[in-house]
Amino acid sequence: MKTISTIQKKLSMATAGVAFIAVGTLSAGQVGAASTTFLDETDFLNNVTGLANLESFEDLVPDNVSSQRSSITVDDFTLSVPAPGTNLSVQSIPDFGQFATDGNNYVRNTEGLSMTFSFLNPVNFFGLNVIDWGDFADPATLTLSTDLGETFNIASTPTIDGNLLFFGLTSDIAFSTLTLNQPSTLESWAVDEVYYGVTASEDVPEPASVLSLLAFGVLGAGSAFKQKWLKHKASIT
Ligand SMILES: [Ca+2]
Ligand SMILES: [Ca+2]
Ligand SMILES: [Ca+2]
Ligand SMILES: [Ca+2]
Repeated sequence: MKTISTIQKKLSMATAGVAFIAVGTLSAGQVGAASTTFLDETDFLNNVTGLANLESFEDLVPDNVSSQRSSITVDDFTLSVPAPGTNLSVQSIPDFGQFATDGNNYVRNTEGLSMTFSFLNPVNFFGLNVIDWGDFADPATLTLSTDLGETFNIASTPTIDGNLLFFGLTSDIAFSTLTLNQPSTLESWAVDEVYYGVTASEDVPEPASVLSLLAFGVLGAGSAFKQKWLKHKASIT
């Protein structure tokens, strides 16, 4: 079964490679993932075909004091700010227009330029709630960059105190690192409810059909051998 599915994967990768070359001839030099972005959580969750994991930071012990940590490690990713910053903190009390969108806990980034999500294993969909970004006075844009070299604009100032926005991304190529960037060292903002996962492949056959393929193959090979052997036996007697 493992071999069959590996072959299937290689075949589908080869097919994808052919498709990619065909696209490449249409627009030379355009190398990139096919990505779709979402500004609505329900839309995003309805469009991801794999199992969406949810990280809501509920297992962490709240600091409830700003700027306590340089990184926060949860089940499948680490959230960090550039060294030597300790701009992150786990909060459980709504404050400064920031609040949890799921459960009690959320992560605050105080006076932090960026925050990076580093996944243990690559994912190809990612979404999260960003809370209270952009209510500081200066003109600014919040962006999300991936290690595939893509950057997406999420929001621009001015926004209002306590604003909530969702941003989701699906991609045909998996990514491992995502960075939320914004230019203001004075901005205090928060994240919660991080969704991520791997899109279910439509090319991988159901276990039942793999088994029947295998059984058919073995039976087929067996009867061919038997016929050959009978012919051979007939020729020597
Ligand atoms: Ca939460
Ligand atoms: Ca929600
Ligand atoms: Ca605020
Ligand atoms: Ca803010």
